[in-house]
Amino acid sequence: MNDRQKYLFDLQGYLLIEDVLSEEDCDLAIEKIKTRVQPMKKTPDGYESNGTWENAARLYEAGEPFIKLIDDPKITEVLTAIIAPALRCESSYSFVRHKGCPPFEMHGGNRGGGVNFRYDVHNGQIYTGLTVVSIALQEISEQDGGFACIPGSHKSDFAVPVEDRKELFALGGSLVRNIATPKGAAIVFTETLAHGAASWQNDEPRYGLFFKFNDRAAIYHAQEQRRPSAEALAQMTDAQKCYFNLAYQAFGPPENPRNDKPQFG
Ligand SMILES: O=C(O)CCC(=O)C(=O)O
Repeated sequence: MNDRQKYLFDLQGYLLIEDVLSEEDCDLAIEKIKTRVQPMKKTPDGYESNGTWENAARLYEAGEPFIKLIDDPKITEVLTAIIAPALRCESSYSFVRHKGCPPFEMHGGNRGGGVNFRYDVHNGQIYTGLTVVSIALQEISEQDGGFACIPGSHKSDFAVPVEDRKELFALGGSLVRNIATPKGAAIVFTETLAHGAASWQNDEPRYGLFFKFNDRAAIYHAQEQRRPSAEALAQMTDAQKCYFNLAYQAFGPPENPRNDKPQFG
């Protein structure tokens, strides 16, 4: 992670990394997502989706480019500098959102102190928890309604007051910015940041692709139902398989005391 990236991530709570995937990889990912989508009855906020939200899971089984995104060096050099030297990949999925879909309401927005939602800097070292890598598989403008956030909110020590939440966390409100993203870029953001997504406005659906990373010694999402299948693990290197190990840092079993050998697959 270079000094410019460190400055921008600390300032904003997110970082744009360009040219993570090629045009061809983006198009291939969209084709594979299209064959795997399932309709979602409700959005994560409980809105009726009315056919405007779909979800695609078990993407590793579809091979590349999903598998190489587990440990793409452009991403891991940032994540290992802000989370921990050894990482876990907690979940990965695509949300496909169609024009006029309900918003993904703003959430997060204060550092709170819990292991998954921390944000601190000591002696030039950033310490954050659960971190999202959102890959833009298509060109996204500010008007489209992609990723939105309140830059800098990851450093807030206070949660937004309940009575002010509607106004201050309003998508399209004065604090919230929509982030334009070039095709093939990644937005890396800490879950501690206040973030969400406005209603999608482009005729072409948004093929959002998300990976969530944590310290290999920490855990947020229940893992059993998210662990890659044997078919998916068979396509990974040993280093990639380690991203799906159980959460511990040391004193593991004799064959894997420091959690740096694959446990599954
Ligand atoms: O659609 C988006 O970019 C927002 C994603 C989001 O809010 C999340 O992953 O928690």
